[in-house]
Amino acid sequence: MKTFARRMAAVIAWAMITTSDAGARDFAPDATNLPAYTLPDPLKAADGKAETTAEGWTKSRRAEVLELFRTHVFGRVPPAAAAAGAVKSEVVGVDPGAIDGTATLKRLKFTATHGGKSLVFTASLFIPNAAPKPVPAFILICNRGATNIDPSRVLRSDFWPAEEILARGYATAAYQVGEIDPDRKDGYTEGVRALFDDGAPAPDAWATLSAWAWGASRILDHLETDPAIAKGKVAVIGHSRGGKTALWSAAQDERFGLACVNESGCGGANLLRRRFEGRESVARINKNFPYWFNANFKRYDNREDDLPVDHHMLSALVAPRWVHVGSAEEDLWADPRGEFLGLVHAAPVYALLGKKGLGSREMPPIGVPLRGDGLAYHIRAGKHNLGLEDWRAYLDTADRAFRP
Ligand code: GTR
Repeated sequence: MKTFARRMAAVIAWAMITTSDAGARDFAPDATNLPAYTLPDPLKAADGKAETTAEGWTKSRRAEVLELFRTHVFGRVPPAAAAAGAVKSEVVGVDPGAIDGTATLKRLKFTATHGGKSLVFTASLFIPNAAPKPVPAFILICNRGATNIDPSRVLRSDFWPAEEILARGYATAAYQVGEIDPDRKDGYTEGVRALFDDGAPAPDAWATLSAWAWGASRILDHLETDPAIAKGKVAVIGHSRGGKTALWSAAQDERFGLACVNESGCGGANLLRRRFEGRESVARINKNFPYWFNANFKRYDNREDDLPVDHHMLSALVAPRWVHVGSAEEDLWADPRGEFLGLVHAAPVYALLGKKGLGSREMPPIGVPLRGDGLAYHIRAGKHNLGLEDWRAYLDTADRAFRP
């Protein structure tokens, strides 16, 4: 009873201050006159009833919010693509002495088959040799060139610092999003959506980010068959468009224990209703990347307030599992403060599920990660990128989440 009262007090305290951030300190110097906005309440169901129990959220409202994101933003995966057996995974190469004998490298091949056609995509998996098994793992959604995830390690990039991840006792897998669905306006026929769609895509059909998220789940399917990998202790990580995908992956697939959402901006962790001047708007993202989101999402160009969701609800879908959002000081296009506030406003769902959430409504200083219970945030100096400082912050959160 005491716990229930405490949770309710947290929810009520939050609800009273939720509706506008216009008066709050803004991160960017030019954002002084931000229009006020009102966020949808993640706990309020379509019939207007507010959820007051963890069970109510888990058994009913959560599914409702997930459906809203499928319908209005990311689209839904067709049943044939989600069906067991739609994808076959194979280990096509093993090197037990990779990276100077410190790791085992497994080359993975995935074959998706439908209607007599198939599509192949690949991933590389490193498992640390010395660490006691099973180990937790990170799946990197790679939206950059293949040289960033070179399994031979001749080319090394801080976008995927495999050596450091392994030294911390984690396994790590990486895949190239373009192998699943090309990151191009005219790439539809070459990707997995064309393979599984029957006829022209419906307005709520899966779009490219959903296809990439589907790929992360197929890789997780494989990791779950590997006895060296700890079940429930797999993080999904992505940067920018990959960050949007990482959050959507973890929102849908409850097997992910942590989402590391780097500089994801519009369509990721930030708040669409926050009309911060330097940001990417819904109209802009739909114009430049119409294939990332479904056709319904185009209805919200310059009409963000009409969306039945905002993206604090996307982070809330991961509760009580962990979400760590990362921003960069100079990455105003992604609206760092909007990314932070997305987590602040996800907190009532965490509170209902018995987690403290971020534990603060104040942005932490540059370079000092803020870790609460279930939610974490950092902002580092510099530009839009995923690098070592970000990875170290995410690894520390994974230690908290998976090795408390
Ligand atoms: C930008 C896009 C952003 C972000 C970024 C990236 O051009 O406007 O939404 O995703 O690309 O993926 O690096």
